[in-house]
Amino acid sequence: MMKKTILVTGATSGFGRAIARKFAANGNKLIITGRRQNLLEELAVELKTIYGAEVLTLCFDVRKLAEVEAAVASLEGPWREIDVLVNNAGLAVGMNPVHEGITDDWERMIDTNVKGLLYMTRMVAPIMVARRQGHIINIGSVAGKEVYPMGNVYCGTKFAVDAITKGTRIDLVSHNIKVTQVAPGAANTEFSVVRFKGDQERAENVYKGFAPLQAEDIADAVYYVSSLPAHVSVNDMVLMPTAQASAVNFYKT
Ligand code: NDP
Ligand code: 8X3
Repeated sequence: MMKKTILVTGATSGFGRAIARKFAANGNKLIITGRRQNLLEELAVELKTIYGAEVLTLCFDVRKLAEVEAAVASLEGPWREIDVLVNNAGLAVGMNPVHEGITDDWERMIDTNVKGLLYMTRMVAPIMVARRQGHIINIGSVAGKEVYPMGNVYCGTKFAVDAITKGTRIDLVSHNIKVTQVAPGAANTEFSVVRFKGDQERAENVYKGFAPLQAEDIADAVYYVSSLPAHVSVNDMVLMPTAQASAVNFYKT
């Protein structure tokens, strides 16, 4: 397999970290990003030591356009030749009915999941267009396919990811660029700890009584969609735990 350059947002935890590991293990160059510099450094050391991977860390907040611009502008030479952009950074914050919603939570979700993904795409896609090759993989969610109680704004952001993924594909098809959405169901990462603002017990309860997806399952899926022949594109992949039938239907024992 030819060595590719992969940029993964949100690589300090969960899916992003597992995706970085998967691509590094398969001989690729990694640009890993997130806001927690110490975790980026730790992962970089791990990827270099265990897999002998070439790794670049970029510490920035995807919500800040100037930071996104500066981060992508800092890439030089072969590091600019991004083959795969994985727009993974994202979060849910809070779970309230809309009339009791916390507007700061809404802004964090909209700014990260929608605007952050757009900023990254806006900065990286021109590089792909100029090279007439590339693959953008957006991490959506079952929450972007179905709305569930108190999901209101988080679901709204993931429905936006679903629509933006489709729109991006339409705009970039003539430039030979693949655009994929990977939309997982319940997966045990830091996601619920962040959603419940550090309440570990509430977060752990989400995954009790069934086998949730693991970050490595999503990494395998992302790696798979990126490894297909040039003429084959997976446009949309919904990935659920076997015990999850829809956003709210679980078989728990
Ligand atoms: P984690 O909380 O484990 O990881 C989220 C990652 O996003 C972290 O690396 C975090 O890095 C990064 N991130 C968050 N905000 C920002 C920001 N403003 N700027 C840069 N990076 C940011 O959660 P998951 O791995 O589960 O989530 C990854 C994606 O998958 C998200 O888009 C989420 O919505 C989606 N998803 C999750 C599911 C689940 O059940 N876990 C299911 C379906 C989709 P840092 O804090 O260092 O900035
Ligand atoms: C994360 C999965 O079901 O909590 O996107 O929305 S869910």
